[in-house]
Amino acid sequence: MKKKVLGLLLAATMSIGMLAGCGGSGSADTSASTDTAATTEEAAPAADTSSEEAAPAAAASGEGKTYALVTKSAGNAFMELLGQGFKEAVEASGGTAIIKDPASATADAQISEISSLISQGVDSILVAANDENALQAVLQEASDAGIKILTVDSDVAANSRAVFVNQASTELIGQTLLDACYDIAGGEGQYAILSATSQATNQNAWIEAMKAAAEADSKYANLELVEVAYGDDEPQKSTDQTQALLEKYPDLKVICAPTTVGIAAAAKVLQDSGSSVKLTGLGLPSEMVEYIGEDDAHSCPYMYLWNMIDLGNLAGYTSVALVNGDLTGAVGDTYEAGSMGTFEVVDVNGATQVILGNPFKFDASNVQEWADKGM
Ligand code: RAM
Repeated sequence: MKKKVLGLLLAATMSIGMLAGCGGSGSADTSASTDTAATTEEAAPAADTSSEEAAPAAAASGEGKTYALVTKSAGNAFMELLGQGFKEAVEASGGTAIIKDPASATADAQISEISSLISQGVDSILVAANDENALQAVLQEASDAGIKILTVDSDVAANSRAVFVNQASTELIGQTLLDACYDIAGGEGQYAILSATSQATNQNAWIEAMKAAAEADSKYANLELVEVAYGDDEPQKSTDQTQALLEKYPDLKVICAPTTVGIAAAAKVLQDSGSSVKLTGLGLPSEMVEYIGEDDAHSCPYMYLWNMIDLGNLAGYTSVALVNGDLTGAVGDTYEAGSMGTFEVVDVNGATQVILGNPFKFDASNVQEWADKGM
């Protein structure tokens, strides 16, 4: 793959661990808590300084332009970090960032935010989509008005946007989560998934990837997925759904929550009740630090995520490149993402993507450090 990550910072960000081998068939950082610990020390400063370093080079490219981000919903710390990284990159490029947080994680709530951005005449709209297809008409309207459209975190149908800024390969996230369930369950027994909304493009794609990986290898034959429950990225609903799973499946061994909102809610339920059911999934260190540990006192042995500030940065620089014409979204296009270096558009099953890196493992050895850095 490309030489995506720039020599300079290669060693410096958490994305290091993430970017190595990115975009493809490589394995996640599933084994390396030592690697993880080693990279983390240097990672935060890089994330913090990236926009400063990028500013001189990119300073004029976004001047006079307005770049919008529509998150999945308000009150989600993951989305707030994404917004922070996005704003940093846009401002380092001389542009103005507008961030809209819909009241709920629904397509309707996003449609009304996108409509108002069309009226404002922004230059680009970046969406973390709550639905793969339901935004199509409003995105077409935006596109007809000359606004560049791209997605981050959660995609729409490929014909509705120029490019998708993906945090990590969907297949690799699915494989990584399945392997975590397999490992934590001891290779056999029941597990359940606590997802976000039933329409969320990203969670649905990760769950499909988990199922496909399970089908593809007989080693998973004794691992049984009993249910996919939906907490809608609402803390209370996620709590209720966790409790329901515990009641319904007395033999449950593991819950996998591929959502930061769901995993935090489930972690509390399991730990407070002293349940023997264990948890893994995708979580923010700052929200999970008290629940992570290998012993009985902790509900989550380990989990994964990526550097949210880096994801926001990449999405911001991608927005700027799209608006100023450095990027069309075609496969093979390359462009500069500030101090993160050169990225390239790749084809994944017929849809264009830019991939940040690999999922990154958080366990007892590094979660506190990352929580302290505000991640
Ligand atoms: C939640 C959201 C987001 C997802 C993360 C892992 O914050 O559902 O879309 O990527 O979890």
